[in-house]
Amino acid sequence: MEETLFDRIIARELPADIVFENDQVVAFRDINPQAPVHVLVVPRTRMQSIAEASKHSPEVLGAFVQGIAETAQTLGLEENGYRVVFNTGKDALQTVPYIHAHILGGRRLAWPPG
Ligand code: DGP
Repeated sequence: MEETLFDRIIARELPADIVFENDQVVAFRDINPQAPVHVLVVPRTRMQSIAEASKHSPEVLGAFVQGIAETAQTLGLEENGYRVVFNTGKDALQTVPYIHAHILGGRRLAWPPG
């Protein structure tokens, strides 16, 4: 897999507004926010998309999910709620081939998404 933008953010080779990190994940604000709070959470273990999740251990995947929840808590989103989105592949308009969870919150979100 070729190096992506998010590999470079994790390696601190590119700047990003990091809001949470631990041994397993890094979370940073999206450069093109679609809600008052829009953060991307990436696991330090590289995978292209959620379609590859079955190749990874429950420990890695569980830590990723915990990292998403801890990021949302850090951002103060627990009380009013938030949405977690994984764009996967071309029909979903995934543009960066490194798995990332979008956390969207800070306003009432519409459903269904477009
Ligand atoms: P997706 O369409 O799911 O692949 O979303 C990729 C997101 O990444 C998109 O919402 C914009 C964001 N993004 C793209 N380039 C950068 C960047 O250089 N820095 C940050 N913080 N976000 C970026």
